[in-house]
Amino acid sequence: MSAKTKAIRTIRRKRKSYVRKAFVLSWFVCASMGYAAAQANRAEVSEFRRAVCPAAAAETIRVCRETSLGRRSAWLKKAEACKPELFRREVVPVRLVKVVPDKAAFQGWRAVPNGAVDSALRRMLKRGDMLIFDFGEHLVGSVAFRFVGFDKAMDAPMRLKFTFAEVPLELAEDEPPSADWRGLSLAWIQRETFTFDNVPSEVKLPRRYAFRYMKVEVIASTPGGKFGLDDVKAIAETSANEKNLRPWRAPSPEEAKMEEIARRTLRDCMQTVFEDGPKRDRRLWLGDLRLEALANYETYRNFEIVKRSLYLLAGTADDTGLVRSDAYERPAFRRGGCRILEYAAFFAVTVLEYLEAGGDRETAEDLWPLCVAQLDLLLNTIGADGVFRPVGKEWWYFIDHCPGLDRQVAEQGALAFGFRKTLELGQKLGREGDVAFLSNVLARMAQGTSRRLWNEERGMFVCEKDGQASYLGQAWIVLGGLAEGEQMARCMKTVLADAKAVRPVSPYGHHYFTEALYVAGLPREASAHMKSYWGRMVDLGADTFWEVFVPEDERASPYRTPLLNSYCHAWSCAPAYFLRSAKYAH
Ligand code: RAM
Repeated sequence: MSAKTKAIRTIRRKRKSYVRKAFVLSWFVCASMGYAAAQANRAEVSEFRRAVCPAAAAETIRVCRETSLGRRSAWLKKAEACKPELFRREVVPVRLVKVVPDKAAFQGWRAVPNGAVDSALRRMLKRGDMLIFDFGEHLVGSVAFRFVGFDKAMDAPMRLKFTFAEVPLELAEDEPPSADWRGLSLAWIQRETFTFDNVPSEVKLPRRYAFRYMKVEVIASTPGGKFGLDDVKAIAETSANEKNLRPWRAPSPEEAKMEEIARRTLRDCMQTVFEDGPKRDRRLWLGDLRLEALANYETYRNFEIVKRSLYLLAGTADDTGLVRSDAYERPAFRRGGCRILEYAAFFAVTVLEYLEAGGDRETAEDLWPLCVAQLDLLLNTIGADGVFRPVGKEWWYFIDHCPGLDRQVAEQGALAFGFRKTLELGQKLGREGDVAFLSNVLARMAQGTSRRLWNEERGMFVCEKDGQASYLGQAWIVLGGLAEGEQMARCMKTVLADAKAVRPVSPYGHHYFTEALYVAGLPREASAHMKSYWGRMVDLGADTFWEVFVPEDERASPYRTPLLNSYCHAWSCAPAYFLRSAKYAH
């Protein structure tokens, strides 16, 4: 090695080491600044607590938490007792398809007809063969078929690969090399390889899938034998009972279509609890539950599933009394690991709406102490001036999957929304005395909002740190009742016209934006917004509404690959609610 090369290498090495040191140092500075800010916020919070939550109220909260902790196992028993029945039906594929690239199609892939199903059945299959069955609609359930033999018996097993797809992209693209998928397992991608020994035989695949398409590839077989497929069918399941579907007359074919897709989305997520997505995560999430329950009251009116979902969350509350954001049913009831701040605030909201929709006062009374217990934790994020500021890493401030969203304004509104509804629930149950102090909390929050977050010049509510304005910031302030009079319509209209404002990326976020437009007295804008957002998915051929949809970037994914997105996600069923509900006259 020449001296010159050596010198260059030493310089490079040194440079690398400086960069590394600078990185570590800046990380340390940022982390300590974040820590210091969180500590400062915590100190402010205690001041707020002292001011708004008198000793008697603090004692009520403590008693409610103790009561709740003691009721958890009884609540889980109640969850088990109201497990809804699943309705099953057989569905056969309607055609064979192939997937072709097409720039005009959703995510660049289109499924086009490729022959009649019959042409694939009772046909001899060999290594390398590939078939894609199209069941004509999105389904959740299992798959069964029969292996048939021919004149030459098999002398070896066959190995088949199955791919289940909600959208054509899942049939066309390979799995990404495993890396960091934000903690998500690539096993959510519905692909299986099975080895089969017997021909003829009846087969039922062991797992449940969410799909419209099923691809079958023959990976290995033998020239020393013949086999084929017959009687391919899906056994679809849901706890939505079509016989209970509320009649509804659509004002137009466009709305009829949108409502049908929304209702199918809901139907396929209605299992033994409300699942968020039957492909992924296949479990109960509190934020999703609220929106599913609202659409359910207008459609299938299955009250058992709401009750079970509420009791499952209640029974798996953690030892601090927090209702976790998610919960599992299988293999046994279990709490999930997520602590989304605003989801905890939505527990009381969901109980209130359940009471209003079905009149089950006994359940609402039973769960009331847990609604009160949430306040203890939620109030710990509000400063002395009545403004929410992040207090540390123990919470997940979600609001939506938007990258770059400063969540301050939206959290402020979402918390106020939860407090307001808790107060309302207390009034309905004759327990307003337990939470009377919330009026004071809300008054302070309204004052804090107008002093610290309202920007008169811009006509919007903006975050303190960076002046960021977002769709969901305005929406949540309106829904939380923190905007005064004309401010409501003004901020909503302004944000709609602001190209730089951060937009929601999921139908969940768009649901709340649409709702806020209605609340702000802008029904025409609300209806137009819903039609342009969900309508775009309809135009792109959605069978069910997707977990995430950014019209300008169809491959957008919070998980770094659209293969992990769920394409039947219950928090997207808004049109079934907005179009049918008497609250939103059309
Ligand atoms: C995702 C899922 C789920 C949602 C959470 C916050 O994992 O989409 O539906 O509630 O995020």
